[in-house]
Amino acid sequence: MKAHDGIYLDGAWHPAAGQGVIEVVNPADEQVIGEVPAGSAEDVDAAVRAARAALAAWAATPPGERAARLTALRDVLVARKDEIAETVTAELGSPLPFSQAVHAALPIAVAGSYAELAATHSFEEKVGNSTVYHEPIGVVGAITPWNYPLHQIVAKVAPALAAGCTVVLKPAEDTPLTAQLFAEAVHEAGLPAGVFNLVTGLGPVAGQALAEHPGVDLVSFTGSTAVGKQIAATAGAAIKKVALELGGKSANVILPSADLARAVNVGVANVMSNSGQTCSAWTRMLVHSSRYDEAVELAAAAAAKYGDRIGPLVSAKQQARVRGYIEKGVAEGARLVAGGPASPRERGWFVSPTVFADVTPEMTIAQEEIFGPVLSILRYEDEEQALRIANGTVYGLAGAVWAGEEAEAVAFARRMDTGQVDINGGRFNPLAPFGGYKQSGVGRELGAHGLAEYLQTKSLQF
Ligand code: TXE
Repeated sequence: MKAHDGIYLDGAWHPAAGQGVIEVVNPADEQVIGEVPAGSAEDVDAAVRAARAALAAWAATPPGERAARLTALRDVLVARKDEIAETVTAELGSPLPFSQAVHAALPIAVAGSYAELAATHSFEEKVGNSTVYHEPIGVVGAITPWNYPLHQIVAKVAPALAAGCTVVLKPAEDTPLTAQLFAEAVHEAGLPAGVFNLVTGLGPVAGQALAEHPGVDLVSFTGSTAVGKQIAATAGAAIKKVALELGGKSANVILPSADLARAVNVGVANVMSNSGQTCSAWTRMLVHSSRYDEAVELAAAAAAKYGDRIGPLVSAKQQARVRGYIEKGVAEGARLVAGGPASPRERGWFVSPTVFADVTPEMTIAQEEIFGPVLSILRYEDEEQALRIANGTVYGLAGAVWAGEEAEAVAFARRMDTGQVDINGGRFNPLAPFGGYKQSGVGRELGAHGLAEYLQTKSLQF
């Protein structure tokens, strides 16, 4: 795989000050496919300076022109979509058709939506005798995870650029090649030098240096709750703004009136998608006791059908973590009805699609984010109990409700402590705000709400 041996700053690739390298490994066969620099605090500092130097001119660029650059960026992503899909498959391990349909297509849709929003958003409004200006926050430090390598980058960089901010990106160490490809696309799209900068590196080194840098005005982070808390504490002490998209333990609530087979099958597909490495995955299925056994049977059959079709997990670390949770589920008394902790293959970090029945709300597998292809099915006796279970974790990122009548599902969804709910299946909408209640995060991504994260308001009184 093609890899740059430098960091991208001020519009060009430069040798990194940091001496180390990060090896990139294909999770499907454990082969090393490339290496990238492990950037240091010095590299981060150089990138932040470049972003700062470019800020005034980019912030003053008319939104229509920023929109034109974002359209150009989207067009480059479209032209290189096959290369994007192949790169994600090589470093994340996802099957190529999934990489094409999701890992390449989703960020293209999001980049396109921000090209449009940059052109149409009101960056100025009249409120009584005042004019309110929505101005860019400044230099953005973006720290992204590996689970949707390009989507996570575009969901931060596109709105930041649309808002008139400049960016330093520190992508996940597991998937830096996709980030380098994105930097090439930015370059090809003709964005001014310094508007976007990329420092590959380790979280506790480059990531932490970026989060702590006094020249960064907003840290936008997606990743684990543990690191999110650390970033929030550091930023809080410096009164620096943060946007955090953290973990989830979303509930898929199947009400008695629902089309059970459809709800279960779509629910299982949702959990297994991307090998379960999705923060919004519906990892807890809640089923009324009258239909519980039927649902368990359907879910076990649906999971068994996946067999070889799901990709590996991203790393040996994640595989060990997920297998540890499966073992814990068994130890705490849940009933394994599909999959299990054994590795299905000799090479590659695979975990079998796994389904647990007889899961109770206090079990570890019903409370903590597993981040693998593991579904827990819980039983409820009435709607109030279903609601208590659905709301009974520290998270609140997403969820689903199924019912015979849409209105019944909507009424239930309105009582859920969570940021996004799919009604009878739902359909992805790149303009809908995405983000967490409770410990799932702070702020929203996507659409106009995502843009607003990168803006601050100034009012002039007349
Ligand atoms: O996350 P980390 P990991 C959850 C999921 C997963 C777990 C661990 O449950 O099993 O987190 O994954 C950077 N200062 N999610 O270990 O470490 C790191 O380099 C600054 C949910 O991969 O949080 C990477 O770029 N940055 C999730 C990014 O943080 C630091 C997606 C995420 O890595 C840092 C991924 C530090 N001290 C994992 N330490 C979601 N919400 O979608 C690490 N990083």
